[in-house]
This record gives sequence, structure tokens and C-alpha cells, in this order.
Amino acid sequence: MTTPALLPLTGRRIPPLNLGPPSFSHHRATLRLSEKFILLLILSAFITLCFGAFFFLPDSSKHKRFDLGLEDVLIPHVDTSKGEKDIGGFLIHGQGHDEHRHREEEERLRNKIRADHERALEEAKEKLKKSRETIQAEIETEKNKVAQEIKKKETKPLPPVPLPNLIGINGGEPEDEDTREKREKIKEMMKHAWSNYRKYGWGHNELKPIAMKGHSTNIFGSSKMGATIVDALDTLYIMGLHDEFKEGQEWIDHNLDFSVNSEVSVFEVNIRFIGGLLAAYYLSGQEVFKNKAVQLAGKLLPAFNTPTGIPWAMVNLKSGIGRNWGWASAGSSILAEFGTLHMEFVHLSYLTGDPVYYQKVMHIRKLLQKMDRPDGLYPNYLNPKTGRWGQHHTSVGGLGDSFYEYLLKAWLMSDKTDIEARKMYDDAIEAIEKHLIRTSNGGLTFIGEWKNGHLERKMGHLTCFAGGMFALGADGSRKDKAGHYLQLGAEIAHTCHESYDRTVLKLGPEAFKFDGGAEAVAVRQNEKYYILRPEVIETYWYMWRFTHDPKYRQWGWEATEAIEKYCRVRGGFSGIKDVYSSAPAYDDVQQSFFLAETLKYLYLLFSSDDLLPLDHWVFNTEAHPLPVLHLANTTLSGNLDLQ
Ligand code: DMJ
Repeated sequence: MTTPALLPLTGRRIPPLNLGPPSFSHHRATLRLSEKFILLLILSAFITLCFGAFFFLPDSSKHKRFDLGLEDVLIPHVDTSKGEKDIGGFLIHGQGHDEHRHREEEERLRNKIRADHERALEEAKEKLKKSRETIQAEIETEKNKVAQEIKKKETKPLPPVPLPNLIGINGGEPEDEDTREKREKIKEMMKHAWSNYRKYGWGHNELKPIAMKGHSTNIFGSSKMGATIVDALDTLYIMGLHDEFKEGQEWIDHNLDFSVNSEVSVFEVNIRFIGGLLAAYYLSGQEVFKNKAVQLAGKLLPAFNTPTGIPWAMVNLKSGIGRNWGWASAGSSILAEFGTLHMEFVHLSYLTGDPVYYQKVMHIRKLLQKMDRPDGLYPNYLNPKTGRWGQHHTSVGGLGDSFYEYLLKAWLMSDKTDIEARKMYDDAIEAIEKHLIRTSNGGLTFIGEWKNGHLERKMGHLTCFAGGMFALGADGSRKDKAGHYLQLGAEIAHTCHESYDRTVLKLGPEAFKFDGGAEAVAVRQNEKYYILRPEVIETYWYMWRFTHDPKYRQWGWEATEAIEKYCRVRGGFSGIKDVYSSAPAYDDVQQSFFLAETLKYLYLLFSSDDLLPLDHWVFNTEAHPLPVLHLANTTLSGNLDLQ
């Protein structure tokens, strides 16, 4: 991946931040609303006037109608025995005192019309006299009423489904005292991160721990969606922080609203919000999380309305209009984004009985299966209009990473029945090993980036998750290569540990090279930052689970101490700009994934294996655990009529 100009959050290059304060556009929108409201009032007065005039036309108008030749047509139907000619209730002629009565009647009607007009105008004037605030308040009340109506409709209970076997959601108390203390320390760090977010950033997406205020980036759109709350919930739960969990639940219940005019990243919202809500639902059994996940998923579906069914990167939650990142090759969607929906979408179909989610992700899979792959590799870019690949760049780090992860996890999550996904994973990994994985001069195994047939000898922090993925995929690999993949996982873990160990702060840089004498060190200044990312610790944890080699706990503890020493500030935890500097500057962001992933993986590393055992739980790419679906008797395709 080319180095981004701005700090990327998840390895996807981030377009420039929207610097306008969110309140500005909101203010403009409400001004326009109030102006519209006034215009509406004047218009309604005018319509009342015309309406009255139409029904109570004065004489001259009526005569005009007859002048148009209607009289001849009407006369045969007139009852001439009466002193007046009455057609359909309308007076048209009269003689003598009848004429006088007729004029009186006309006069009365004219007065009535005049009075009606005056009253309508008075009412309009009254409205205009109201202050802007009053009018805005009235508009708000109306809007709230409509929102309440929508909410009522959206919170219809979902059909009950049998919950999967939920094993090991509590406890995990380690046997020895030393490990227990370490685990307690990590829990304390979580409390520090949460309580400061609670104090200074509540409801905002993230926290600025130095400025002590809320923070957001464009991946979450312009609304306060409480990303940290949703992302942190399951970590709070497994750590036994139930009061904090309840606070989060209440905020979600009362404030998390998806009917907002806000353009969000489909991928980020899926992995953090839908993944986070589903995990919170499975762990706690609280229906509110399931309902919110389903509501939100409904808002993402319009992103799939493209000529190919490959979703846009971003979607406006209100209008449903989608588009792609401006920086992506030739208007492409990103492999790691549209390829990282499968786990959550299968669970959505499972929980709702609605096949639509499953169909969307299976459609993506089928399309990818049909396409030619240069050198057997999946390029990072795919155009959703033409269905053609963009630049032939392949990465196991940013832009590609979690696509491979989700192929493996789709298989695991299906109780190893989705063999199509396993095959795609095996094919992809074989091509990656052939073209992207090398050993450096110093003997370190690394995964480079493939760019148009050329290997860039650079590895990203994001790529370090692959150590855990290789270990997780070892069992069930082709030709019984389990030992080989476990070994590969261990080698990647070692290389990534070296990338931490070769810095001043013992925290890893964003990207590091194996070129021109460099060995696992960042060369460019803008690759030296650490933003509280989890991938290296994630790999330590998987390696620990599969090998119980104590070095993984040791490495995890080194990282914990370094985070505590260099990233902890009074208002939470901050990323740092240069891991090679002894006096580093802070980036002043407490990322939501620090609570969702980094602290969770650390906690699990110092817990016993019976907490969230890997044969019952599969972690999504944001570390949200989802249960394995044992669908042997209730296959999705059977029950939901899925193809
Ligand atoms: C997380 O949001 C997810 O793990 C994603 O897949 C990529 N990495 C970031 C954190 O670094």
C-alpha cells in the first residue's frame, strides 16, 4: 500500500477530513427549513383564497360561463316552474324581488370570501410574528413526531430464532497470580480509556485524550454515532465491566439513530457497528442490539445498487446514495471493504430469516470466483460499474487484508461446511506465498506488496494480523500442511515483534522495510507512527492459543507496558507520531479499535482458553466474537431459500 498522506485508520487511505463543523450544515439545513415553512404558510393563504374564489364565483364569472355557450346545453334541464332557475344548486337568473334576494345572497357570499381571506392573512401574519426559534421548535416537534413514527415501525420485534450454543462468555480467570495481575492491569487500562471517553467524548465517535473532547473522522460520517460505545461493548462485557456495559446499552437504546443525513463507510460501519452490535447481542442476549444491527444493515443495503452488485465504499444513510473514495484506482471499490461483509451478513440472515443479506455477499463471492486473477492474485481494486479490476496491486495489508481473513472465517463460522470459502482461501494463500512472502537478508520472513508484477519489500503493521490468520487456518489446510502454516504464523509473529523491538519506544511503526540494509524498520518519516493498532497483539494471542509458547505472553506484556508508558495520558490513551523518538508527540486520538481490539486481545492473551474458545467463536476483523453457526439441520439455503 502506498503511504497515505493522512493517518489511515484501518489501512484504507483516508480522503481529506471534512473540516466544516457538523453543526454548520445542520444550521443551514434548519434555516432552509424555516424559510420553507414561511413560504408554505403564504402559499396556503393564497390557495385558500383561490379555493374560495373558485366555489363562490361572482356573477360576471358565471355569465361568462354561459357566454361560452353553456346556456344552451343547460336550459333543457332547468325547472322553469320556479321563479328562479337553479342548476345544481347554483342561482343563475332571477326577476323582481327574487333578483333582490339574489343580490343579497351574492353580497353575503362576497363578504364571506373577504372575511375568509382576511382571517387566512391574519393567521399567516401571526405565524410570521413568531420568532425564528419558535418556528424552529415547531419544525423540530414535527420532525420528532415523524421520527417517532418511523422508530415505532422499525422496532417491530424480529422473529425468534434458536440461539447458537453460547459457550465461554464469562470468566477465563488465569491460574497463576502473575498472569491474574497482568490481566487486572489490562482491565484497569480499559476502565481508563472508557471513563475518559465517557467524561469527555460521550456520544461522539472517538475521543481526543489530550484536548479532552470528542473526535470523529469521515468514515463515520458527520453524525455523532457513538462508535467507541458500540465498538467497546463486548470488551466491557467479557471483562465483567457490567455497569459500563449498561451505560453503553442505554445510550444505544435512546440515542443511536441511523435516520441521519450522513455518508459513512460501508465497511467500517459493518465491522465496527454491525459486528459490535451482533457480538453484544450474542453475549448479553439484549434484543436492542439485534434490532439496531438489523436497522443499520437496512441502511447499508442501497450501497449494493450498482451495475455489478459490488457495493460502493460509502453510502448516505438517509438518501441511500453511494459512491467510492476519490483516491481509489479508476473509481474502484476496495477488495478489503466489499470483501469484509460476509460474517456479519450471514448472521443477519440467520437472525432475521431474511435471505437478502446472505444473497448480497454470496453474489460478491460468485462474481469474484468467475474473474481471472493475474498471477492467481486478487487485485485490491474492482470497478463496481464495469466489473473490471483496477490497478494490479495485491496486499495482505491495507486494501486487501480482511478479504482473505473473511474467506477463512466464513468456513470456520459455518462449522467448516462452507468448503467453497475454504477453497478460495487456500488458492489465494498459495498465490500469496508464491509471490509475496520472502525471507530478508537477515532471515526475517515478511509479506511484501505486489505492484504490477513487482514486489515492494515493505510490510505494514496491518499485515501483521496474517500471522494469526495462518495459524488459525493451519487446521484443515491442503495436503496436511498444518505444521507449515503454524510455522509461517510463528515467523510472521517474530518479524512483527522485531518491528516493535527495533524501535526506541518498543511499539511498532505503521510500515517497515526489508530493503537497502533496512530490516523491519520504518524508513520514511510518515511511516513511523503508532496509532494504538491491534494486529501484532492479535497475532500473539492466536499464536498463544495454538502453541502456549510463553514468549507470546512475554511479547504481549512488553507491548502493554510500552502502551501504558508512552500512550497513556490523563484523558485516555493517544497514538504517537514517531516510535523512534524518545520524546514523541501525541496524535491526540483514542481510536475506537483500541477498546474493541487491542485491549480485548491483550485481555484474552492473559486469560485461560475457556474464555471465548475458538471452536465456538469466530472473531470478526474488529475482534467482535460471533458464534459458530451449526447449521447442519437448519441450513441457511434450506430454511431461507438461499442460492
Ligand atoms: C481495524 O479497524 C480492523 O482490524 C480492520 O480490519 C483493519 N485494522 C483496523 C485497526 O488497525
